[in-house]
This record gives sequence, structure tokens and C-alpha cells, in this order.
Amino acid sequence: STLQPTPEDKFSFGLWTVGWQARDPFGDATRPEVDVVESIHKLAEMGAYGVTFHDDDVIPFGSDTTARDERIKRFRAALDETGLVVPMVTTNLFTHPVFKEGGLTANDREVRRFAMRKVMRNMDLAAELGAKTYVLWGGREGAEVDVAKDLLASLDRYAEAIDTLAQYSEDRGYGLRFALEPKPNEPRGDIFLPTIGHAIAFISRLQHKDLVGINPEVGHEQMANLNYTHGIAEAIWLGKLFHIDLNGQHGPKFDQDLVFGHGDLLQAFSTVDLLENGSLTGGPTYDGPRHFDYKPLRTEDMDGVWRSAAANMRTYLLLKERAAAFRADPEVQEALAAAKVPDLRTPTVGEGGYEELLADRSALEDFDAETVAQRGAGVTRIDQLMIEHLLGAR
Ligand code: ASC
Ligand code: MN
Ligand code: MN
Ligand code: MN
Repeated sequence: STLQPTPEDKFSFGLWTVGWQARDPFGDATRPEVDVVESIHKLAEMGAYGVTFHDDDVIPFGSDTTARDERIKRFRAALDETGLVVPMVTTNLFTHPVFKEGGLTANDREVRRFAMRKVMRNMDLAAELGAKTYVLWGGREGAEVDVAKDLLASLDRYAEAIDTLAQYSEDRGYGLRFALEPKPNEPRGDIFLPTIGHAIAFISRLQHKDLVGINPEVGHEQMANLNYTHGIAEAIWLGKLFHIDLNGQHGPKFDQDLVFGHGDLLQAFSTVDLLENGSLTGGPTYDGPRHFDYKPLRTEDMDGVWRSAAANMRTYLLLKERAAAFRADPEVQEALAAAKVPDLRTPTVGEGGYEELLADRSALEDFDAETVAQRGAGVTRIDQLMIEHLLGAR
């Protein structure tokens, strides 16, 4: 059935997701270490198409050249055996204590230079593996104490770093596109480029702005009480949705990294509807990987981990099926038309420009605001039709 994931669905997983041992700020790991080779095989069996990784997920921090080559060889062999691809790669600039005050924006220049080299080394591997997207999540780029950071210089250094990395990719012929991942806080008290809007505005000032877009994560926007679907819509409109991190979150609180759809389900529905069905024009608005960045619940054993991986894909496909049924339902189409939803596609001003508008007495002089204000917008009917489709009642 259409609910069986296949590589055509382009589902990808961070190796750090199923590999998370569930260490949290208050408790020890509840699960054993997972061999990346096993993860690759399990994910391939379940119908995934790709895996993504931080350098340290595959090559433990501090490995010497021999150990590094051996790890990469095993990793590549697992990819070859399963046919899984690596669409995206990223860098761990947050776990090691050396990054406690920042990576690319650390006050300490030695740390910044090391962070740059760590990214560049992993870009070499990303290119070798055929990755198209390089993600930068600046978990440690930020501050707890505003005045202990030159906030304007931080942005200069952030821009310098990303432009230098983009130049490196171009000079080496890697053809990578970079995707900045916003997050408002955690682990830092306040993280730089905290939301989709901040990140996109920052990108507009880069020398290599065309090579840089964003990788928004569902829960990260929702931690800031923002609407993820609205956020990615603006990114799509601006041509900046380079990659996505799908997961679940219950509103503003610590980063939950739940299974996709296991948080705000209504917003997950509108996200899938936007990605798969676009606006009323129809058709997908994003053709990149459907990437899951979640954490299996700390309560789970390994059986629960693999179930949670499958749950991400199945929930996505269920929402895709429900969204398609919603769009195809004649009553929904009628309700949308009655609510004038399709009319928003008609330009407000006619061909003659504002002169035409000025000449139209019905737009002002004869406009009857009191009467027009009495029209209901018909939104509740649409809302309930959506809920009925989501609950399988239609
Ligand atoms: C990433 C990314 C995150 C973080 C987090 C680390 O690369 O997209 O959200 O790292 O998953 O635990
Ligand atoms: Mn997260
Ligand atoms: Mn993420
Ligand atoms: Mn994450």
C-alpha cells in the first residue's frame, strides 16, 4: 500500500536519532551504543532512502587517521550494501567541552579556527559521499550573558565563517549548498539566528547568499511559539527551503524532538499538506529529503527505537494520504470556494495599476463596509472538514 515507505518517498534519518542513548541533563543513558552499520541496515529494511550524520557520529572525536579511515570504510560498505544515500552532512560543534563558549562565533579565535577546520574536513567527506546539502546548526553559538559577547562582532564572525566555507566548497568543486538551522535556545541560553526569519535575514547579507538557505526543524520553531508551516511557507516563497528537520513538539518548552506528528498533529497536517500539495496551484513545493531529526523516547528499549523510526515514516505517509483525501473531497473544494480561499490568488489591483483602483468607486466611495463586514468567512466549516479527514471520519 501507499503506507509502506519506499526510497521514492525520500525519507532520511540522522544517525544520531536512532543512535541516541538517551542521556539527558538529569539521567544516564538508558540504551546501549548502536553500531551505525546496524542502523543503516535497519533503516534500509524499513524503506528509508538516506542517512545523515555529524562527523562525530561516524568518526569518534579525536580518532587518529588509521581509526578514521577504518570507520569511514565500514560506513561506506554499509551504504553500498543497502543502497542508502547520504543527502546531507553536518558537523558536531557542540558536544566537546572545547565548544562550551561557541564554535564559529567563540570569543577564543583558536576555537573558531579549529571549528572551521572541523567543518572543512567533514565537507571533504560529505563531497566524497555525494552529499548535496551541508547543515550548520549552531547549538553553541550564543550566550547566557549578553554583555560577555560582542553581539555585532558575533554576526560578523558568523558571516565570515559561512562565506569562507561556501568559497571552499566552490573552489574544490564540491557543489554543496549550505542550510542554517535556527533554534531559539538550548543548549545556550540564547542561540544566534534563533528563528527562520532571523536566519533568512542574515543570509541576505552574505557574499554567497545564493548558496545558503535554511534547514528549519519543526520543534525549534514551536519552542519559540511560532507556526512551523507558516515559517517554511515563507522559506519556500523566498527559495530558501534547502532541507527540513521533521519531528514533534508540544509548544514552548525544552526541545522534545518527538516523533513527527506526535506533538502538534494539526500543524503536522498543514506541514505535509503544504509540502505535498502546495497551495491551490497543486503539486509539491519542496522536493528534497523528508528528513527526521527526532529522539526516541528515553523510556524505550531498542525495539521501541526501531518502532519510533518506523512511526515517523508511517505518520508522514498517513498525513500525506489524509491531506490528499482532504484536497480531493468535493465538499472541501466547495467549502474553500465559499470561503473565497481561491480568490486570494487573484491580484488585488487590476491591469491598469493603481489608476484603475482609484477610478473604481466601488472600492471606496460606494464601498459598504457595514454590509461586507456581515459576511462570515466560513473558516470553521473548513477546520472541521480537515479534522474529519484527519480522524478518518471522511
Ligand atoms: C543537528 C541538528 C540538531 C542538532 C541535534 C543534536 O545537527 O539538526 O537539531 O544537531 O539533533 O542533538
Ligand atoms: Mn530539536
Ligand atoms: Mn535538527
Ligand atoms: Mn535535533
